[in-house]
Amino acid sequence: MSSTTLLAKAATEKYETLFHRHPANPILTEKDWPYSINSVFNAGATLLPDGSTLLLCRVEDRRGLSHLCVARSVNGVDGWQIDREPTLLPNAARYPEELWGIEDPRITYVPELKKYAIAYTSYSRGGPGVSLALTEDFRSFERIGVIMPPDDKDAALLPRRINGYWALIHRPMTPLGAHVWISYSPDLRHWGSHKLMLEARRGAWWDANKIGMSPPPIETSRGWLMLYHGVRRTPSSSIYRLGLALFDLQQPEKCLVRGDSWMFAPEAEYERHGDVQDVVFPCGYTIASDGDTINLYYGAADSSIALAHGSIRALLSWLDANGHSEHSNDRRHA
Ligand code: BMA
Repeated sequence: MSSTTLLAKAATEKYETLFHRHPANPILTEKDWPYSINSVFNAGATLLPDGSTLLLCRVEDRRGLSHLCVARSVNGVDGWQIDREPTLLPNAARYPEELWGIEDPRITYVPELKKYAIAYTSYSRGGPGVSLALTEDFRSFERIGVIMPPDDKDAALLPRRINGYWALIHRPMTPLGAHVWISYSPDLRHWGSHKLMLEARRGAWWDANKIGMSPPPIETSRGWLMLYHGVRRTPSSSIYRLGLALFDLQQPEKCLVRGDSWMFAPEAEYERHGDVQDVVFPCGYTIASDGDTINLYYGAADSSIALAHGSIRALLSWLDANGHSEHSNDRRHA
């Protein structure tokens, strides 16, 4: 779409609502926890074989350090059964990279391994890095250790090999900006073939300078659909908002289309105010049995967990109407 058409469109139409907040929000807060915590937010999510929902929540204690704790629910909204104790604690004695806690897990079910892969941030003395663990039951965990050294985070494994190699999306920080990269591995331990996947824009854009993948990408017939966060720095704080991009199924580093505007942003009181104001930060979703409805679980203001519903079909048509190819003239002139 040309810039002129876009401007004309923006002038005549109201922004479409793609994600609808659940009226029970926030669905999980520190008050729900069976032990003393400061806050709970940024949860990975998956459906279990019995159809129930599992959230792997980031829980922060009053030292400021995070660990992970499982909450299970039959309907994914309420009646959460929360582990009585932390499910996965940092273990700095064996894994020094976990010295200052473990954060922001993204869960991918990997049919070939019949295991869930959890990519999480391990906060080491050298900064945040990406660690990987495997589990079959969310009770015992096989830690693979650091797979991307600091400063790197916002990672998820793709559910299957691409051309014979495992693929990991992640967000290294560089002096030139924080962009989304993809790397490949024959064995989940040794990573290479690093490729830039999505670049932060520059200047006044909502997603200038710092972006990161939010939940693991959603596999659709048209490509990998990625919800990503853009961080807008303002004189008083930062605003975490969400945008959309679609990537080639066989060559995921190839961006097919990227939305121009953000499509979900902090608006509700529990998103605007909390330990960190103006943050919506999803790390997981489940897909309903209709194959289209997305239940998006997101951290709100680094203080609670909230839920919003969207539709894969609606996201794709929004991208058609509000996005452009990364290689089009629009992009080069942006
Ligand atoms: C990011 C991550 C998230 C956090 C967000 C807002 O850099 O560390 O865990 O929710 O900042 O504080």
